[in-house]
Amino acid sequence: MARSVQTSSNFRDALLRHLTYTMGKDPEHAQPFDWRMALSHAIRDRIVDTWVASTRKTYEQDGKRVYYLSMEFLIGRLLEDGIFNLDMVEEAKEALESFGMDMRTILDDEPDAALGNGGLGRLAACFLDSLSTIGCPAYGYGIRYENGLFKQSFVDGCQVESPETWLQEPHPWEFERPEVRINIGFGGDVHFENGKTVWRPAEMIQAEAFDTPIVGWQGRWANTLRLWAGRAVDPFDLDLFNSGDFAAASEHEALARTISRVLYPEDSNEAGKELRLKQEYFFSAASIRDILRRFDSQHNDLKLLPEKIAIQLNDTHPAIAGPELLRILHDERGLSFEEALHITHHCMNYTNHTLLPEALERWDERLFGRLLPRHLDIINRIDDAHYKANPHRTLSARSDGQVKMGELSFIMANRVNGVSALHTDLMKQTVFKELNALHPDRIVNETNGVTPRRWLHSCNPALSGLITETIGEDWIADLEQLEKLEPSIEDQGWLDRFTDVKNANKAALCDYVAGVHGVNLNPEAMFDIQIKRMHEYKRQHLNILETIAHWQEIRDNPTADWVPRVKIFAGKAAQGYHFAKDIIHLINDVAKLVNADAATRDVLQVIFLPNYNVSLAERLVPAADLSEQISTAGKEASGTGNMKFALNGAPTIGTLDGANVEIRDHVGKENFFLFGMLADEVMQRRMMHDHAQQAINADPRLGRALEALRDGTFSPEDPGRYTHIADNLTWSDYFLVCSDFTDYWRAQREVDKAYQDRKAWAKMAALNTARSGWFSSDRTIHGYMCDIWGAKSLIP
Ligand code: NBX
Ligand code: IMP
Repeated sequence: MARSVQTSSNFRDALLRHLTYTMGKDPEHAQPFDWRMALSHAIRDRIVDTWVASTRKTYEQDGKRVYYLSMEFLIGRLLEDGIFNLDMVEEAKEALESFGMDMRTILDDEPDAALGNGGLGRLAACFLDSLSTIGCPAYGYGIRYENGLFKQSFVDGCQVESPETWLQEPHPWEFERPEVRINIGFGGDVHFENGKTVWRPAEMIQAEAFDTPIVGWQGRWANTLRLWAGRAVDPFDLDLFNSGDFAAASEHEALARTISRVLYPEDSNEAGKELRLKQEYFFSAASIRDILRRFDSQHNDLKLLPEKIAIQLNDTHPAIAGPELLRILHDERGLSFEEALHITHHCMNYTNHTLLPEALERWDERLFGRLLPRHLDIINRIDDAHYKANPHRTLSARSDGQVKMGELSFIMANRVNGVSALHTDLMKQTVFKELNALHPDRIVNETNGVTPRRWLHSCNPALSGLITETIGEDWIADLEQLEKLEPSIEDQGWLDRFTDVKNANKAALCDYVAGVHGVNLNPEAMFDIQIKRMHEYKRQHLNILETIAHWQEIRDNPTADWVPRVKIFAGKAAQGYHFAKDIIHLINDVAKLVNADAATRDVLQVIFLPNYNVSLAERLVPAADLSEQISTAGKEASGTGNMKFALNGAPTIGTLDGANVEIRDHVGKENFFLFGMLADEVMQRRMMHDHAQQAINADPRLGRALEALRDGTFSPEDPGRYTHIADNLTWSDYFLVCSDFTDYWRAQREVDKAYQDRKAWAKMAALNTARSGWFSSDRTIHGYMCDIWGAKSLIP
């Protein structure tokens, strides 16, 4: 007790000190922003102590370092994360309260760092957390986007985008490193001089490092996230300035800064744009230089490289790091091409996150050659070497005038991995079929996971508290201990407390939605939630069609014993993805009509919450009763939202896709609402030319719901608004919404039935929590360390 009072008063002093000397404010006049900055600095000080100690230890031990190269890190907020990881919740709260400040208000003042689109970027953030918790010496490398993923709002139900501006106020978590500036070249030509190949770029942009410490659980270790920002090598043209052309004088600076200005908002479609390729090379090349510089500071034999570093390519976006490392080893450091290739190969690994053909990166070789002429030569030589070693096939990273980044990554990499068991199998059978036959040991599976610190302990403190009270707190860093909850689930008293927690979380969400959006949700209803990027393969339109059919059925028979539901959606659509945006519009239009319908509104509400991001997910996940994971089988590589919901006690209604398969195996098939075709049935069904019409003819409910789209029920002011959606589903329906509709309807009615027995439902929900321990990203990272990197923890 005495110790805690002591530290707590120390922390209060630290807070006041930062408010005074960092922010220059008097407590009486400080704004929430000032308190947030003061608190962030006070917490950051503690993190820095760990960070410095971890860096020292990394140098001393000189073990293998892991480098995670990713175009995206979808981190969200850092203050709450830091407070929880340092186990300082009570101290921070008390210190703030002693000044009359409410901690929640302060935490909610922080903008999200939205430097990612969705699953791929959030996975990278969970991995950083796990790497630090485990104590694996690791660095995240990415881009410091000035504008993260756009903000979404609705005007008359339509998505409107506006720029995200997280860096417009001071960001307390980063350290600028002006001493780490690296010039990155583009364009120009390649010469052969004195027996050496020399690339003379035509343009140079400088990469400047910004470091963010990433602290693990209980502050035992902290790694570095290093993000690169673009600057002009020569920011100011003095001649132009002196001649009076002030705008032109600073043009360099503006051009260089565009490289890290904005995150491309496409999460499943390749932009194919020159600026995108420049971004990829910019951060990959800067990272490779930095990695080699660090290696050189401790070693002088490049042959040791594979023993000392492991590079993970998060999808193909950083794939150019391979040819870049090879180029430096060969052109600049004088190794033979074969030796350089051998070393590069043993350092590089590649994670694939999607099989969707439109998401696979391919570059026009003229564009590629214009920007990176030497790399194009090197890719040709990599291809030749691969062909020489495997003469029976013609598998190439270059064909049809394109550079194919998937094939290039596969050929370069020592290990290639998929992100769920099903996805890894499908990789072997489809996109990498021939390459897998040549290199049967190269592909491995590492099923995704999520960090239990953010996705249970901090976002759901009430459930975390109940769990800790029941089984102790070791589960936070060893999530499979959740299975120790199972005996308690047999105890009705415990189960009631579990249900109380869920109800309190739902009530808190209701307060938030009422306060921010002015909509009153029924807290007694089942909260049925689908939150993720908008995409046809994720089938938000299957969900809303079933909702429409359900609404029609309730209207037919309003006095029946309906199970009340609130249907909650959230997710952004890429700006240019018109069909996805129309689905958002449709859901908003359905919500408008249904929520106003006196005959149904007590048992059915629909809401689309704007601007889905990590913080909103942290509010929604703990309040969910039902998790919608309804992608067309074979299309969702893994999913990680599915894991967050299961962990927080929301059973899934879902297809056998991605990690749903493994979730169902773990939680038990009786605790998972399965529906829909399997991946191979999907492929078969698609061969039938009239699959959609057959499904529509066989199910009058589906026909009637589609009719409501056609007759303007939801858009009387513009009756033709949704005809094209109905037409698409009737005549093409690539994602098989119609073919899966009837079985989805059946599964939803099973859900209704199950939810009516609240005791049985609570048990099912609690079993989802108790059996989801395997889906910790700690387990995933242990898998990478052991199967791919050969890296070790430095925490004793
Ligand atoms: O990666 C996602 C998959 O769709 C999920 O199933 C999976 O759980 C997650 C993590 O493995 N893929 C994804 O998010 N892709 C992208 O974000 C992406 C971003 C830019 C781009 C292509 C894909 N050009
Ligand atoms: P980097 O690894 O060179 O990027 O440096 C990261 C941090 O580690 C910087 O603060 C360096 O000053 C520090 N650092 C560099 N070399 C050593 C070392 O040999 N032991 C401990 N820290 C080091």
